[in-house]
Amino acid sequence: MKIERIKVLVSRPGRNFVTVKIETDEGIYGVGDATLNGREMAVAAYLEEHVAPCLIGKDPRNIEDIWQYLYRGAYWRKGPVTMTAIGAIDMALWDILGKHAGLPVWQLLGGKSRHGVTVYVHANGESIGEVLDNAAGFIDQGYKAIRLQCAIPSTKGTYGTLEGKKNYYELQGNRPLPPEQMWSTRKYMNFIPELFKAARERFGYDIDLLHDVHSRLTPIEAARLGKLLEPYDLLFLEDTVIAENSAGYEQIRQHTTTPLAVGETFNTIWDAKELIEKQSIDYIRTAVSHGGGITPMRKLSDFSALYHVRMAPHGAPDLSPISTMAHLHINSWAPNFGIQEFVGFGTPELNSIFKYELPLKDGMLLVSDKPGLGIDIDETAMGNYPYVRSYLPVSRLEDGTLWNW
Ligand code: GCO
Ligand code: MG
Repeated sequence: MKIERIKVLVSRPGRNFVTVKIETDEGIYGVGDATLNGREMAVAAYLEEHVAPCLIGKDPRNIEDIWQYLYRGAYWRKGPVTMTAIGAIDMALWDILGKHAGLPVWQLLGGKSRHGVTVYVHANGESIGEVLDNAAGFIDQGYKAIRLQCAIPSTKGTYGTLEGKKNYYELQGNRPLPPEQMWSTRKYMNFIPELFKAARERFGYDIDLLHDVHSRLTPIEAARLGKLLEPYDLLFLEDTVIAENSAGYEQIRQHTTTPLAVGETFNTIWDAKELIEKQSIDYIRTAVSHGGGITPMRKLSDFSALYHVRMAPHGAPDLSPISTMAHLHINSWAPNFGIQEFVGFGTPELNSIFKYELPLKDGMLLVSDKPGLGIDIDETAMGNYPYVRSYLPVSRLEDGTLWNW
């Protein structure tokens, strides 16, 4: 079997997605997600100009060799653009191998370790009451784990909330320049424990609660927040401090028993190595797309299992349904799976392009039994939604200092 053609498809069904389609001389094809939020065209160009030409004529079943070829062979290793491109190719190759073998990817990985993939959903809102009402709606639908994000009073634009708009907070793919949001650590620290106190009072302790700090704190502030939240027993507190300085997490660890998660911006196992080996975190959040594909995710899972770290892949709306499906296969296999972030079943625009089934039962997603990843794309429908440049927001302190968004 030979790779005959690689298509790089960019479309914007509500937000921008980059999709790779690898076609073979046997008529089998595979798909992969190459979306890097706010930097989509850099990955598309990398794939078209620097990756696709090298792969034509290669046997797509040599997944490991192709991965090494693109990673080691490039000399310039790591980085989000490179690794997202490799990730999409790798996903598409596993998809092809599964279709060729007539087996779902979870079977190729070594079979299922569980019958369902527990997910956490996002309850957002402009007030504590609104967040909790949204969370109650999810509990009624059978979800067992919920991330709570609330607008911080008298702060303009808070990560993870609706910003007064009706649409889902990150689905608007129309930011021709980065919008600016405001951050105040003091206002945040005073408010967040109130949110979780109210949540436990209303829902009790049978439901898992989570929260994403989005890297806004210093280690000692994060340590304090972790302690303040201990009575409310979070499943994890995510991205308390920036991910690239692992010593920060070691410091937080010395002060609090609130479990910690990090890693959605990681591109390789090397980014996570120290955090994992030192057991400074509890959950690793690397995504299949930004982390270089299924091949390295399998290695990351085995490595982190040695150190009591569980897999909790990033699942925000800027990961396409192809990544969602790839995560379900990895999570169904990974012995050390923890939880999967899940943002829902997609808009009509999205579902006109990505064709897949996502059964949900008791707060768990069930993986497809179809050969490969179990997802197809409609290229014609993609043509209805052309790319429009769109950025993530940036964040500033009240005095104007640029901060982590
Ligand atoms: C999450 C993430 C996202 C990111 C987004 C950036 O935990 O879901 O933090 O909300 O902000 O994926 O592109
Ligand atoms: Mg996050």
